[in-house]
Amino acid sequence: MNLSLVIRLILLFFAFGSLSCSSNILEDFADTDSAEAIIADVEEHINDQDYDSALASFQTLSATDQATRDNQVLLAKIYAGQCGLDFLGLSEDITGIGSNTLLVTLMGAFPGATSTEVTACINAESTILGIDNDGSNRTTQENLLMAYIAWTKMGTILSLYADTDDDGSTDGGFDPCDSGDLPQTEAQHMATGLANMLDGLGNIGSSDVGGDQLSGINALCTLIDTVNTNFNFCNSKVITDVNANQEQGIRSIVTEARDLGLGANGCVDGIDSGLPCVCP
Ligand SMILES: [Ca+2]
Repeated sequence: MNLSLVIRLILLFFAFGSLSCSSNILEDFADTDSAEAIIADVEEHINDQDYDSALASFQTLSATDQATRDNQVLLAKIYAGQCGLDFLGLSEDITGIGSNTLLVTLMGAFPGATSTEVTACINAESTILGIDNDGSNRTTQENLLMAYIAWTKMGTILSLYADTDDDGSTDGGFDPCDSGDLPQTEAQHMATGLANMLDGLGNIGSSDVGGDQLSGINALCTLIDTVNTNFNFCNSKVITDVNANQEQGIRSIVTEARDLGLGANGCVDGIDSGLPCVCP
């Protein structure tokens, strides 16, 4: 990802909402209980990175107002913030990926991640899916947000389970094939994270925005088909769609070392090299 691309991503992101500097924004509204006043309050909390207060304020909206498309995007941003998504920081991490794989980079981007943060990412992702589960029916901003949420979800999961000492390297004993090391639900969420990242980046209306990551994972989805087409999870956007074969596929992708994964369990090559890079 080159610098101009990152700048474009940043500009897109800040087009999401206002960057208010008012310290007492409710005074701008005659009726402080109005939806407009509440939204302004929510956005102020988001700007302050106080996502718990943003969520509490959001939940004072009527059910009807909470359900509007714009406000569901706002809700997804709140959950993403609770999960630890820092758009600028993550953009820098992905820009500086160097010779690391994407999953190693994402794992190292969220040291000390907690299960609470993972849950917030899952909520953020499901909120965008609730707007529309098909990226081609979503806006560019919604899809860009989805891609960043998916990256954050995968990073927090890997940090929580595969890098417990927070040194940015995969823990020596971590075996992605073992459901004791990477629980089934989290493995499924790794699969849906990749699928939703693909769907998001693939539908943001510009061939070169996120193009490096998009083309790399598309190539990997093609490679999975050559290894075992039943492994292919790349269209499974919710965990109930991730069957046992696809779970084996994502566990293998997390294991492999060459294209995307952590290089765990003694694997130093791609999934086309067989054991130990393909989970049994
Ligand atoms: Ca470690």
